[in-house]
Amino acid sequence: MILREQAAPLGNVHCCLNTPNSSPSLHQHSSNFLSSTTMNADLEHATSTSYSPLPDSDHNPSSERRRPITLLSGIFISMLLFSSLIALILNQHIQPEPDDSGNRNSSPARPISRGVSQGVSEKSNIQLSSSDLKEIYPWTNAMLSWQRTGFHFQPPKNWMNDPNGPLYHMGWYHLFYQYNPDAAVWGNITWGHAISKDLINWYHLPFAMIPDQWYDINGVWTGSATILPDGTIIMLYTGDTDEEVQVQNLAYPVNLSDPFLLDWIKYPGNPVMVPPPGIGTKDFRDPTTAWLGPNGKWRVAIGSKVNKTGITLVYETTNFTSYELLEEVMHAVPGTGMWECVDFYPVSTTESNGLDTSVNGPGIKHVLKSSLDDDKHDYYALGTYDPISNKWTPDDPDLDVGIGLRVDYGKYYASKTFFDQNTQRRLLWGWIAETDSEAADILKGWSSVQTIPREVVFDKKTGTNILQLPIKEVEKLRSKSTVYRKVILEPGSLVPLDVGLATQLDILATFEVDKQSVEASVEADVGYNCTTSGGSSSRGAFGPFGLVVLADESLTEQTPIYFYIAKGADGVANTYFCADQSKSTTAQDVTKLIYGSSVPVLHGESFSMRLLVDHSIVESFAQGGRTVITSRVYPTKAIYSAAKVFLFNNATGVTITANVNVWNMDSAHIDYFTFLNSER
Ligand code: DQQ
Repeated sequence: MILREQAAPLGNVHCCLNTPNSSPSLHQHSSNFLSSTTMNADLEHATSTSYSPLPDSDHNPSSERRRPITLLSGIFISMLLFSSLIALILNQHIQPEPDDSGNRNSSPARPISRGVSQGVSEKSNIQLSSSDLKEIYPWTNAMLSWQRTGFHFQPPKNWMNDPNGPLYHMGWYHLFYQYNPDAAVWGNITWGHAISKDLINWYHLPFAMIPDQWYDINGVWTGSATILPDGTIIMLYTGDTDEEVQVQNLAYPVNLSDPFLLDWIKYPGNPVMVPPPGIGTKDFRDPTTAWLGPNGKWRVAIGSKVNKTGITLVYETTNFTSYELLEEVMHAVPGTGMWECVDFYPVSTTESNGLDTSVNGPGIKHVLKSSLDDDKHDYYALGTYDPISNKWTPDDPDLDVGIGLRVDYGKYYASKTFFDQNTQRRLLWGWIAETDSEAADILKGWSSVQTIPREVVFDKKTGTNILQLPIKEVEKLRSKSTVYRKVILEPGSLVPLDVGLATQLDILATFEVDKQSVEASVEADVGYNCTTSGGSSSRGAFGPFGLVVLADESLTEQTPIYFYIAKGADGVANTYFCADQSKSTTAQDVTKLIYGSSVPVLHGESFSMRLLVDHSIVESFAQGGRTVITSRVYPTKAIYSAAKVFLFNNATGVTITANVNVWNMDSAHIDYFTFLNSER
């Protein structure tokens, strides 16, 4: 059946200037500050902030009747009772659910694998070992409630993973996402749906698709949207069949003139693609947005593998209902394993606008991105796409997909771009999973966040990477601004930044380093690696220096985001951008890795970083988005008004001058769409 027959036709900056004259005794703490000692738990800070109890909180205020008392003492006693109630709720330790035998004191669960046996990448945090989980941290309601973000997209409750089929239609941005309607763990995957005018404030809509057909009964998995020149919207997605075979299915909106795209039809002839000979039934998923080939046929790439080689199969179609597999793969990289969520798009090397997926020609490179099932990271490479041979060739074979650059060096996976025809931008979404325990996710009732959408452009200065920056719309949430100019950071110094409530922030910081002292130094620092070189407390001549966020006053808990300049034996200095989670929480049942990678800092550039801090998530962008790191952090003390920000320089051999703008961020409006009928 031809789709055409079914789809409807459519044709003041202020304050806090910390000058070099600022008192060093006030601002310079011990150079060992990054291994500071203790601080008492001060959750009383939490009482000053708003807080909503968790959905399943079993705490109920007493409804007992009391004897009549005088009005004044009545008011006094009620206030006393009310404040004790608040204190009780805030400090309420969460009890484990009783096990089958009714025993609440159950021993900590071993990490449970989810997804792998069904044929997708691991969906639970199995990086936590049984010994990490030996002691389950006594999380309180206040701590868990604080972790929910203020301006990142998340559904009201339950599990979410990959972003799916983002698109712009009739004045609205649409985001679909992998969602479990029943629990805070992966399973029963359904397409959640939300819409927005600005990609920041969202309305939740009814599910777009649920697993209700034999060809997707085990999950409506990841897919992408293609908008045809006549406005028709094509949605291709992976279905996990009743026999757990991965197939590709077609869906489309019932009514294209509905701006909300509320109703979706699954094509009755589904599936439209099944695993071809030689491809495993569980190795065939996540169709890309289609692009138009020179022969007038649409092409769709699908990730797969042959033995340990990750590959992109390409199918051609004219009607999106019948497909022909091209004989040769578009690209393959040995040793990279199964490729999930392949993304393929052009970037302009001369202009700063984004490009529609079918655009090709002079002044264009193509990005090929794959999410590696084996290591759960998103890798990309820049290259050239020859539409005649349907081959993509990396610019640098040493930086091929899966062995070179990563989209994000933190907790980040299954990303997907779309071309926003409204603003001519290429926008990127990514899934940020949790790094705490599944038991804690179940207690808080939700799991995972989506990144703030990022604009992607080619880095014309380096010519070797993309740049990713949070979309400018996020700046609408900026409220109070605090500016610090020319803060001198002597070796070993730590400077508190008094920015008020420091749990929702947008921070822009630049650091000037005396380049001459770096050049003059003969000290070599070979083999630096963010993850294995000791993190923010390991001191070198020229680093680390940067910002510490989500820290409590005494730095018992802290998340430093920093640069480290390492001079090789050849005298060449390389800069690294890292995020150290190792002291981000005193809780043990959390993965606390140190993330990061090298970042090009070109002649004449200062070292610059932009951070979006939003409760348990920090998105960090170095050098205008050349290297990006997303962190999940779960402090127990550095929460609510106890969360602080510091500048630091832990280098031994160089003084740094910092300039910082900090904005407190309002929360986004993310709500159910209640006026559906009036707007339709
Ligand atoms: N998530 C989906 C799959 C995809 C994986 C299932 C990546 O389609 O390969 O939820 O996270």
